[in-house]
Amino acid sequence: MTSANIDGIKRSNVCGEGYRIEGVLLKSYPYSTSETYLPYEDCLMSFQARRSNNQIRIRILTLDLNDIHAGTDCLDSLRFYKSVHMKDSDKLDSVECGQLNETNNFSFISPTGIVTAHFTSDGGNVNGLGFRVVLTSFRSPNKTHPCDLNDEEFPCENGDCISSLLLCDGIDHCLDGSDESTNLLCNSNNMKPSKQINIESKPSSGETTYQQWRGILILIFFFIIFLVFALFIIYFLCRRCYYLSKSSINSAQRRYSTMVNTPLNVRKQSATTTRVITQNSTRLDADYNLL
Ligand SMILES: [Ca+2]
Ligand SMILES: [Ca+2]
Repeated sequence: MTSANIDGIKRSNVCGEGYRIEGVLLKSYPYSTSETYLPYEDCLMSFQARRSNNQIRIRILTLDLNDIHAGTDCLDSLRFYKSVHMKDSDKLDSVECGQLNETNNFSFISPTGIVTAHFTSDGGNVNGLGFRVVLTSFRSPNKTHPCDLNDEEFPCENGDCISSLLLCDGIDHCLDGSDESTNLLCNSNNMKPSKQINIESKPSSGETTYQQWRGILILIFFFIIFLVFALFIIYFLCRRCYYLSKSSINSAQRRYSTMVNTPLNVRKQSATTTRVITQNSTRLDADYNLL
């Protein structure tokens, strides 16, 4: 995974880290139209609104996690909490797996200004493209505290205040598109890339070594099973061949022994029988001569 700047924070591995944000795009890694998310993910990261008294809006652009047991149990999931703890009482009401797209306009708010995202996938099926989620720090202005242009706040048309750093980056942070208005605000000269994070659980070297050794041991186990099975088959075939060969030899020996041990008078009787036939034939010939 490549590193990137998140509000000035240089990162090489986003999991397990905390960030102060104005806005950010979270993506599973890799996210493309052809590649799926990765198995064995367990990525936890926390965000806090950079400005005090701000909330954070979570908007799911795309959710595509479809490893679901019995239609309800998310084996791969994306969960959000309103604190740095993962207590059930802090869990935000969201869609944790399945499918959503931008047309669903699914969004919810962390009122504390803190969001913890937890992405997990088991080692089983990887079914889906993952997710893209926009986090936006914002506040609702009031008469005594309107959006402050001098403090780099931008007034959305719907009344919310967001950071002016989020203008013209291709992502609708206001929810009404006013921060991306190409008629009044944005043009080809001031468009800028959005701040993004790829969520990827980079396994520690210990975990990698463990997984490698586990794979090797599984291969050795199946190889031994195959070897034992092959040896058993070979042993069975050899044993069968041995008995067949031994049976053939014994049969030949019995025939030879029978022939050798046959009394001469029997063998003579056999010859006599032949002679009788010859005699009969002669007699027939003789009878023929009589006709
Ligand atoms: Ca899975
Ligand atoms: Ca924007």
